[in-house]
Amino acid sequence: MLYKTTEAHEALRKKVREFAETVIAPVAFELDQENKYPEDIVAQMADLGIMGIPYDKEYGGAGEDIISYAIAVEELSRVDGGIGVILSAHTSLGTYPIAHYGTEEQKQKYLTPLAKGEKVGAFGLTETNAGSDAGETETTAVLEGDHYILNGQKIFITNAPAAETYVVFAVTTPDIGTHGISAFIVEKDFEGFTFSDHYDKLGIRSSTTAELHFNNVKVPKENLLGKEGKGFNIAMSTLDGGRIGIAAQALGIAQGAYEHALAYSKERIQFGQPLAANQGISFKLADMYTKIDAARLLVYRAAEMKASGERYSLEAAEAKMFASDMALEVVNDALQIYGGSGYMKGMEVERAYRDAKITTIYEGTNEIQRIVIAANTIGKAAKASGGGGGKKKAGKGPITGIRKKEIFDSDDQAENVKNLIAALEKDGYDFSVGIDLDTPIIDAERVVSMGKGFNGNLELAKDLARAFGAAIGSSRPVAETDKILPINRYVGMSGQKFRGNLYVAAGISGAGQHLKGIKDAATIVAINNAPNAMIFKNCDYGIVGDIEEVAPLIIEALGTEDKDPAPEMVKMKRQKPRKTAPKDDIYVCQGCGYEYNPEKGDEENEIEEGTPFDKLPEEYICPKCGEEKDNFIKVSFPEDRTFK
Ligand code: COS
Repeated sequence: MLYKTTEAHEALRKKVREFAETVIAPVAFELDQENKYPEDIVAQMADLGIMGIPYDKEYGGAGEDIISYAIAVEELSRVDGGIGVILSAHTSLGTYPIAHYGTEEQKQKYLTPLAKGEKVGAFGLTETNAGSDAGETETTAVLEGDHYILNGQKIFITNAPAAETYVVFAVTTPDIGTHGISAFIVEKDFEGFTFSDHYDKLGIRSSTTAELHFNNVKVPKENLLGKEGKGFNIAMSTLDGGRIGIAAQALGIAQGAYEHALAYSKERIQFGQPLAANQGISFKLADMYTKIDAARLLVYRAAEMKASGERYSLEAAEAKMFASDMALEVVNDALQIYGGSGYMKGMEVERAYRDAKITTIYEGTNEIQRIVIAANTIGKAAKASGGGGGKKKAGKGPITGIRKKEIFDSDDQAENVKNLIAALEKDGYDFSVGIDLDTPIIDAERVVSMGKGFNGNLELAKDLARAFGAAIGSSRPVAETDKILPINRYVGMSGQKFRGNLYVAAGISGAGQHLKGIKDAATIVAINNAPNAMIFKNCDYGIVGDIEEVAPLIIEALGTEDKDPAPEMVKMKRQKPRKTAPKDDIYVCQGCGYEYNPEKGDEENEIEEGTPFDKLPEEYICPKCGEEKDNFIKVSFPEDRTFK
């Protein structure tokens, strides 16, 4: 049984430690405070030869083992947890799937620059509705000729937007669950591939994390990674390795915090002696040391098993869970030993305290690790299933609930604006009245929110809000990053919630957290130039177009002056999709005879009354036997037929 590293391992540790202490430590506080990805340091990591440690020399790697890679992540994280995860996400998530599943051509083209560190890699799996339940991926890839066309969004992607090469997971065959997911290599420069601003996080702030937006992105057929339908397995096996990286990151963060606390406990004199002479403190330090040592053994064991080609899912999950839980305990104790001084910004233990938390969450929460450990030791738990044995997709759908989704899409934008205004007026909106632009979002009956689509043109956004008689709001980046509007105008899950009637999302693509902040709106209007933007799946009315073209037309049509003060808000009823189904068509399930009546909808599947059969979600299954939508047949009945 392995319990000691080799001389080569320790030589590597020394090299990376020296780099971390001389290059990273002096700027770690600044990177943390400024939420800044250190491009220059990543370039120096490439020069140091640590961006492709476990990959073959033939493809630009260092040809070393997985323990060496874990040591590198550990040593970087000992000084800066953010830089530790840059290396981990690049190596285990962005590069591994290409090294392991790539064709020779893909390896030559993509693996070599990644392993040399000329390019940075990332991994696009997580989505709003597919976090722990990664099988619920909604991003689609449709084969058209020589290309797959990608549409959808990924969230919380480490190394985005800095990375140049992304392994992205998308559905190629809908409705068959995990077997319908495929993996693709996507280059940063592919047309239609864009990013959100990078998030403002609690910790690991020197690493960048952003959303990936795919709008009809053409991915060459030869960039399919592995076989079609094998994406989920690729994702899972990649995450096994990723978990060793995160375990090593947690280990390093804990090691750094422990060493700082140890040094401080020897320096700080209280009651006439160093803190360490106090048995309460020395016991704490002894526990910290032992826990770190135990975690290290688990991490290196999983790494050695991976390197020797054994199955290591269980051991990687154990290492990730134990090391990250341990890290949280150790950083807490380290800060406690520092007392009030540890609570101050700029103290390493304060940063470690914030950096450690994410390690229990990403690359599989520790609850997921326990599922993996239990499945490997106790046996797999039975899955919840629909009547026919298929997976029931309860509660899935747009974040803002069922919406009308009427998109005005004629070539004539003036015509679209006219139709939008007519539809809103028909719903009861009176645009001769208005509220103040700075009415608190929570009290506002109407809000027009400004997104990045305005390119910073605040006056145009304000005029659009005046035209609608609305208060002004914004997306998060407009307030937080660009600081164009105060932070209290930002609408979203972590910002202000909109509970009024009319919400106009202008130039906003509709990130999940934004949509969660507007789900109580009676009416949502979307104006955006990307037809596949999430906001259109979550709106009642929409216009696809450039906000700088559409907004002036609305302003002209509604005017900005002479609005009477709006009366007190009366909350309007949520809009319902129009009942367009003809009365006499019903659809019968061939599996069990269940009848879907569009007039009645389907309560069990949360399908509203009046939903035509062809508007049922792709994943709709028979509520009685689980048969898929394709196995329903249309039956016409006389006018006077009554239903049970
Ligand atoms: N390596 C390779 N394949 C694996 C695997 C692994 N470690 N684990 C599962 N699979 C395969 C299974 O063999 C199965 O394949 P077949 O259907 O071809 O037989 C398929 O994947 C589905 O497996 P399973 O039924 O166990 O999957 P579940 O949907 O039950 O999911 C968990 C299992 C919960 C463990 C999985 O969804 C998971 O790890 N979720 C967390 C995802 C995550 O870490 N997200 C964060 C990403 S941050 S970068």
